[in-house]
Amino acid sequence: MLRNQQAQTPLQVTTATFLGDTDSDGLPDAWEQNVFGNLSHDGNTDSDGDGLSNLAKYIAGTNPNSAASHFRLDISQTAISFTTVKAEGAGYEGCSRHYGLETCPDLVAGKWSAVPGYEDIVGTNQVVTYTISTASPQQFYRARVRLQQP
Ligand SMILES: [Ca+2]
Ligand SMILES: [Ca+2]
Repeated sequence: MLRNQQAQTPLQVTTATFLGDTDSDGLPDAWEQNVFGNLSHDGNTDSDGDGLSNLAKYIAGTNPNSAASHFRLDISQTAISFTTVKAEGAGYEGCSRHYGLETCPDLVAGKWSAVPGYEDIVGTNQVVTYTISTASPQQFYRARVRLQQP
């Protein structure tokens, strides 16, 4: 059941405690001030109404004020690619952002496994491309994004 839920939810977010979170809302104050200009938005709120919480946007490094700004995979018949976002700027001091690509042959069974060589990619604003073997059977893909704190 958990695996099935994970398959339905492309971006996994767990609550975390951040340094410099004086209002204890699950978001670093420096990031809140930078993106919102105040501390009135908390981590669980979806300020732009795109289905992703502000915490998810903080982790992914995307704009919590824009529903058009979100982490995504570009998938074609022959390749999967995505653009990483380096962890830098207000609220990211000492942090690094890590990406992992996972694959699954059957969403019902939900047995996800890491794509070899794509388990832990540090985001430096690069484009990551995985070439799909034409010989492989049908597969599903997803990516994970996590923020490594100092
Ligand atoms: Ca805060
Ligand atoms: Ca949102």
